[in-house]
Amino acid sequence: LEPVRLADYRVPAFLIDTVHLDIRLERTQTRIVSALTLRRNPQSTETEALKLDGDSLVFEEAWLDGVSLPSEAYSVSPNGFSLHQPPAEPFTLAIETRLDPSANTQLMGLYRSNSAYCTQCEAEGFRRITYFLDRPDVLAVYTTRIEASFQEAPVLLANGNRIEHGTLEGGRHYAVWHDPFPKPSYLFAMVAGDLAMMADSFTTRSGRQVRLEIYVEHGKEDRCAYAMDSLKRSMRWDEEAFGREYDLDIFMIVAVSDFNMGAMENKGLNIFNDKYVLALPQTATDSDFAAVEAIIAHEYFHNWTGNRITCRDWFQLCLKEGLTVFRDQEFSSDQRSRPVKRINDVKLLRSQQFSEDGGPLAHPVRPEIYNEINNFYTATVYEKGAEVVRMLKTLIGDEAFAAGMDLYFQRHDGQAVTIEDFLTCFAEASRRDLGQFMLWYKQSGTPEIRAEGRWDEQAGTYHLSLKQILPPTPGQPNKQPMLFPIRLGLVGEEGDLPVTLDGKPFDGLVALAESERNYVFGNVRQAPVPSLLRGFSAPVKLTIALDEEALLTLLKADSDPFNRWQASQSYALKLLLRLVKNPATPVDPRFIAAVRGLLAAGAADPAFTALSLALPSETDIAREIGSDVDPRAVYQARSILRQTLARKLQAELLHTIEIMTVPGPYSPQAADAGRRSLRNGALDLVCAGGTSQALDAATAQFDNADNMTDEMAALATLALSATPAGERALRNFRQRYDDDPLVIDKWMGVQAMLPLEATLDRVKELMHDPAFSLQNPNRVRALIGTFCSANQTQFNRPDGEGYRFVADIILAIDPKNPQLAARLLVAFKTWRSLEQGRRTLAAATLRDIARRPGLSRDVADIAQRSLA
Ligand code: B3K
Ligand code: ZN
Repeated sequence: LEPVRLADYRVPAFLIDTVHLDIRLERTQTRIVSALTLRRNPQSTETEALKLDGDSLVFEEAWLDGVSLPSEAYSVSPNGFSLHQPPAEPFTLAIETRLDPSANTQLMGLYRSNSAYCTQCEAEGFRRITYFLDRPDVLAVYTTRIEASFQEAPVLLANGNRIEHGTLEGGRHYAVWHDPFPKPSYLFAMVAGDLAMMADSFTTRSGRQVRLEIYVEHGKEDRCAYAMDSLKRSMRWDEEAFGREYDLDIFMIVAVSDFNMGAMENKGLNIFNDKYVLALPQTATDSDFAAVEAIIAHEYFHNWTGNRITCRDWFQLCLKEGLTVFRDQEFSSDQRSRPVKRINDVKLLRSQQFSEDGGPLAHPVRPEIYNEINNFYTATVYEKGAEVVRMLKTLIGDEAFAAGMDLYFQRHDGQAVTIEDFLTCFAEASRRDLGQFMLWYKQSGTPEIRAEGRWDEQAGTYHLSLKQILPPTPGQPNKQPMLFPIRLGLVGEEGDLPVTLDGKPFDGLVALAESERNYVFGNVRQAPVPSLLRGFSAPVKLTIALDEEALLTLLKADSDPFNRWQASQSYALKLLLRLVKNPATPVDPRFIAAVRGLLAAGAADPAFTALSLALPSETDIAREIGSDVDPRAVYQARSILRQTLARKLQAELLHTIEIMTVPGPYSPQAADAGRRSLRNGALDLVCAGGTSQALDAATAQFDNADNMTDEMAALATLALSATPAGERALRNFRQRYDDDPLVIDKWMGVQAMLPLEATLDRVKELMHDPAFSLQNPNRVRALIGTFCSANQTQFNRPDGEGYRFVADIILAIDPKNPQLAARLLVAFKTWRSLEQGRRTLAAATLRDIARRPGLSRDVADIAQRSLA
């Protein structure tokens, strides 16, 4: 593998001002003529030939300023085109290529999904459509003419505004689209097909009318209302929260069923995995609705953070992704419950990003080297990237943060920029030196903050020492001290204590910049419990010795909801770690009493209570153990605690199920969703006790549910019970939704998750279900992806069969869709923390993959880094 390095960045030798694409669509023989106006980049000192990127292209002919080029004037291969002696003055280069959309199984470039043609160009897919300077710092104005059979593709879409259309001979027609905003090639898109459309409109705050269109397969029109509503709320929110207005006359979303990731923010023409557009109460769960809302918002917000201001190079990916995740998190917080959203985001960060950062695939938020850029669309770039923006806001304050954002939009509109450019805006707006803060982008690994406190009763002071520990990560053995915003408070039995720091009332925030620092708080008249890292103010692992009593105090009296939730989790984790060591450890009755208390008060904030009730996941426990993990022992410990809670609290849990019904018709709104989450959390827990009363409640819910959230929750609970009632529910569900692939995906996932010896065979069997296909990424992720990422005991079977099975599938998929295959392989990212037997088996499987000839760059890269 030939790595790409940030240090090697050079400005492009040529610039492209305009692109005219002429696309004549045919299923297997699509012809593309691209006419580029080019000139030398005045900022470049290079004088060499013009070299355009290509990937698997079939070349036909080239013209320079309208004259056909003789073959000695250029050299061409499927993977590149160079013009030996480019003119000194601006010139036009036109190139004709041919491609076969129906043979494109990588789902990169121009491909077919069901009956539609569509494109995916980020990161380097445009070069699979035509020869180009396929890099994000070359911004051009695009005009796209699409021609197709009217019958096959009555709908013809591309970026920007439609400026012309008409019919042609032979049943063909065409449309011309023009996008006035210069953009990099990765934001190009076109779609053609026989699609249904739902239209609406939005008036921007300056009074411009924007037409909104969502395209879906025929028959699914009724499923896009929530996506449309989310879009309008996103547009309004970006005006109010960030002062950003939409800039074209039309905004389009197309839902396709074959898509490698969630969605893509192409200018004016977002293309979505249909899973994140289609939602009806009968087919989508509350989490699905929340995901649709968040992803619609995310892609829309990219219009400013990503499209109007883009990345100079792919190392700067977090410039658009971290920032845009931060923005969509803020949007969802404003639309729903802020504390609940924060807890869910932190759960995701810990489960995905912390495990990545603690293993062989760890990399900085802004990497400095990569083999394959597709492998860097990671939790670190996205989720940790968002945390870094959040910390910046915490450190400099809301006002300076808003001023910095305004400056960023104003200064860099229309440019391709770097993290340094971004941070400079905030340094200027806050008049702060952000040099040390920059380390968050450069140093990988999850920092540890070690805290120790001591109350001096006589003096009425509390001494807090904070120490930072930065563990070594691949390529980074030693690190420099970083800057941490730490929100904290001191909590007494009745709540927060009004303490002082340096003689002034304490405002709740300290910035730790040193390896170690001591703080002395004053006016501490009673023994306090420190509540550190409130709101999870920095993406770190906090270690502090708090005993059970202290955790109970926080659970009850902390003013910070995040830390109240954290106290419930820390308490449970303590018990779980003991149970992992010794399954016979009796369960602390104070914990049971605390859960009883949570349930009793649950109605006040059901969603929050549901989160506090849920025990840390198997991966949370494994991460806490750190090394020599036995997934079986982890699972058992968790089961014991669940069974104990179910037995001791059966009456309270059944009562919660009863009172948490939701009156009236289904609404995806947070309040109703919160009640359902508590109800279903209680159902799940009480069924762990296995009593017939509990299972009957689940069966009744399964039979009577009028929405997918309740139905799915009951199905999952029943399936987990491994009883005839579970088998019956699985059979019924399969029949009910036979014609609905997205719902069958859920059914597949539920079974792939079962912590049973028989699961591997069941998964193999399900691959023969007519609804399954190795060709479709959603199907593969639902069955195989769930098995390897959400089934710790069965993927990590002690006989290594789980690894072998997943490896075989990865090798089968790789020649067709390397991105999908590489994503699955990431499931091995924590293999080094397993106990020796499994570790040996996982390593052998990884080595076997790495040795295979003809691997894609995507899979080879993950395999090699995982083993390094
Ligand atoms: N920018 C796209 C992700 C593209 C992934 C390419 N391998 C979606 C998003 O983050 O909004
Ligand atoms: Zn994004």
